[in-house]
Amino acid sequence: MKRIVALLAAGLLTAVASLPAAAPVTPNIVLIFMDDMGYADIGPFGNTKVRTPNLDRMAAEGMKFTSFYATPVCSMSRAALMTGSYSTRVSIPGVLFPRDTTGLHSDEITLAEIVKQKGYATACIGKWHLGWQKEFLPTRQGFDHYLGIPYSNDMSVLAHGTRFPPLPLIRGETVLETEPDQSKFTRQFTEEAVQFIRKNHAQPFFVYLPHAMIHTPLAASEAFKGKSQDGLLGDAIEEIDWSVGQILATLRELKLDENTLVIFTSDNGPAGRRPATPFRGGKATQWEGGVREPCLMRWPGKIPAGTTCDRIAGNIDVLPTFAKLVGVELPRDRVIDGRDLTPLLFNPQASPVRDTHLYFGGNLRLAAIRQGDWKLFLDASDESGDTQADQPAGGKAPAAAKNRKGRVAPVGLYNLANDPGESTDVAAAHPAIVAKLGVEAKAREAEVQKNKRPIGRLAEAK
Ligand SMILES: [Ca+2]
Repeated sequence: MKRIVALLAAGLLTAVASLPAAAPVTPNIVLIFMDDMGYADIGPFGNTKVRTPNLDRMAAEGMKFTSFYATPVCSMSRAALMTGSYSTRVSIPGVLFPRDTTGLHSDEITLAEIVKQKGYATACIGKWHLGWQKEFLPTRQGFDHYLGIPYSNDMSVLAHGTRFPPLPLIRGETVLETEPDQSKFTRQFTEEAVQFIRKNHAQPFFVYLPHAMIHTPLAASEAFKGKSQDGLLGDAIEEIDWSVGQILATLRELKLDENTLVIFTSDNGPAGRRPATPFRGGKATQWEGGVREPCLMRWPGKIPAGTTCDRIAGNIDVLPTFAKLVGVELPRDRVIDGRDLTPLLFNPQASPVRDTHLYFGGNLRLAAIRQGDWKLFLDASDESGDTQADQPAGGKAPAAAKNRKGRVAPVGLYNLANDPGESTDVAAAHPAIVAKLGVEAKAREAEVQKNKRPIGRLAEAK
C-alpha cells in the first residue's frame, strides 16, 4: 500500500514537474501604478535623460508591453483598472473633483475583491481617485489597508487656493493630516508598501501602489532633489525608480521573487507637453501618446526574461488576469470588457487576447476604435474634463477638427504599424476600412451604453 502511494506520489510529482509554466499558482501581486507618466518617461521605453536602473533591470528580467492602453486622464483609468471594464461601462467620467459626491459604485467588484475571495491580504497605498468620501474609499472596495490621498496631489489649497479644501492624507478612513509634505510621498508610500509585504509575507498578498508622482506639483525627497539631469521631473522619476528597487529587493530578501508578479504601468500619457516618443499627443488626448502606457511585468521563472509583447492589452485586462492567476471565476452578472492576459505573460507571441480597443472619453462617449493596426477617430471626440491641450508630434500641424466644445480633436484613420506617430490621415485612401470600423464602433458603443452600470452616488452609497 505504502509502495503504491509512493508510486502515485512519484507519478504526481513527475506530472507536476512537467506541467507548462502556465500551471495554476497563486502568486503575490504588486501593482505599481504611476500618475501622468508617459510612454517615453523611463529607460526601458527609450528615455536616455533619467537614470532608471531598477526599471531597466525589471524589463531585463521580465516582459515589456508596447501596446498597453490606459485612458486620457486619472479617474477613468483607475475605474478601468479596478473593474476590468471600460470607464464608460462603469459611468466614471474623466476626473473626479473634491466638489463631487460620486465615486466608484459599491456594487463594482474590484481587483482587491477578486483576490480577497482567495484570502489575500490587500493594501492600497497612494492616490485613489475613485471617490473621496468614506463611502467610496479603498477600505469599502476590498482593501484591508489604506494610506494615501483620495484624489490628485494638485487638488489642494496650496495649488489652487480656497477653491479646493486642504489635501488630506488618509489612513484607513481617518485623516492623518492635511496639506502633507509632498516631497515625502514617494518614500512614505514605498516604506508603507515594504512594511506591508514584510508583515504579510507568509500569506498571499496584493499591494496596489498608485504613486502620487509624477503628477504636478512635482516633488522629490532631499536624497533625490537636484540629482537628475532632467530637473525636478527627472528627480521624481529617479525616486520612483528607487522605489521599484526597494520593492524588488524586499521580495528578493524574503525569497518571494519567484512567487510574485510585479506590474509597473501608468494611468495616462505625459502632462506638460513633454513627448511620448514615438507617439503623438499626451495627457487628455486620444492620440496614442495620451493613452498608450509604459508597462512592465516581472515574474521570474514564469514570465520569460527580456521579452517584449506588442499585442493589444491594457488596464481593463488586469482584473481578468488576476482572476485567472488566483483561480477565481469572473462575475457572470455583468459585462467585463478585459481579457485574461496570462497566455501572453507566458508567451509574448501567443495569439492576441483581443484584437480591438475602444478609446472612451471623459464625456463617456467613444472617441476612437483600434482594430488590429487600424485606428479610426470618431466625431464624438474626447472631452476628458482636463485642461491639457493637444500637442502635435514634431511640431506638425495636426489633422484635426473642432469638437462640440470648440476644442481641437483628432479625426481620421491611421495605420499604427506604419505610422505610430499618427502623422498621416489615410481615411481617403481606405474608405472600406473607415466604413467597417465605423459600423463596428457604433455597434460596440451601443452595447456599452446599453449595458453600462451606474456611478456611485453619495446618497445611495452603502
Ligand atoms: Ca493622471
